[in-house]
Amino acid sequence: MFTWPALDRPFVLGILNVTPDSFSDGGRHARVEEALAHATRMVEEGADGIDVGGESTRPQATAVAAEEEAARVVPVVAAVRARFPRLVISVDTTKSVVAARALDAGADVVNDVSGFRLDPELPSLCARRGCGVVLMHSRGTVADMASYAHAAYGDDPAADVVAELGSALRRAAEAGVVPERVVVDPGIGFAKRSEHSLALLAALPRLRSLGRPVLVGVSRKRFVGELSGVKEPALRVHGTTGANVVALVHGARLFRVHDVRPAREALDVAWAVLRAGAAA
Ligand code: HH2
Repeated sequence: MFTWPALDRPFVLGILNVTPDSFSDGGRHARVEEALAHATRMVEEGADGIDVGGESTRPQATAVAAEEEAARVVPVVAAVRARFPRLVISVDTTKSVVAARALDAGADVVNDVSGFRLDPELPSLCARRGCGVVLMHSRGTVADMASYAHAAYGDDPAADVVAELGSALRRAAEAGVVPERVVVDPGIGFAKRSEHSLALLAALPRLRSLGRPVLVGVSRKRFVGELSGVKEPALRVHGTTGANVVALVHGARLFRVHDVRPAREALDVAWAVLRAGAAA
């Protein structure tokens, strides 16, 4: 049974993508070795957890069959677990088949970017296994989420997101997932234009009405590129830091990032300042 660590400082979740384009093409074994080296680097830089994902959710990404996704993710989860017995490991998947095998291999948390919308078996699996759960807001399927950005958000996108995350929490509760195991995520960039992502970050305190800790994933995302003028995603680190720090001030406690060291340092300093203000 999993319990989230006390969120008495920002929780940094390092991103470990194991899609074919994220590592050199040296075969499965070489990819596992590379993924483990990357995970090790992120832990050394201060990650509290590692989020392993085998399916890209970028706009227009093609859906990956469960078998292929599991074949990418499971050996990496097992290798990271063997090296780091106590590290929080999450698996970024919408599929119960993949989640089950990743949990068997040592994952603690299921990070579902569909907020329990796409696979009806996933909530009961999570309830049975007692794993942690990230319920992220999105609309549509992994392949067509981007097109939903133009669909109906009213004047107040945050109200829609809070209502839809509320539905996700109800799906979890009905399946028997213990509320304390769940964190919620506004799904920055998912079925959202940049203006929606910005509005959501500004309105983040309202997500706290859901009563669960808030995780945000702003790392290298399109709105950061647009606002900073940095086209190359890997170079969007400073814009990412800015967004993470504001999210912290607005109540987020978990941060999914590619660049662990800058996030760790910035969030720890910002957190210390916030705490000093609270104590004054
Ligand atoms: N963003 C991506 C994937 N998974 N999970 C959560 N909980 N929150 C997020 O914001 C989130 C997520 C974005 O995925 P992708 O565009 O494939 O890129 P990367 O995984 O490199 O961030």
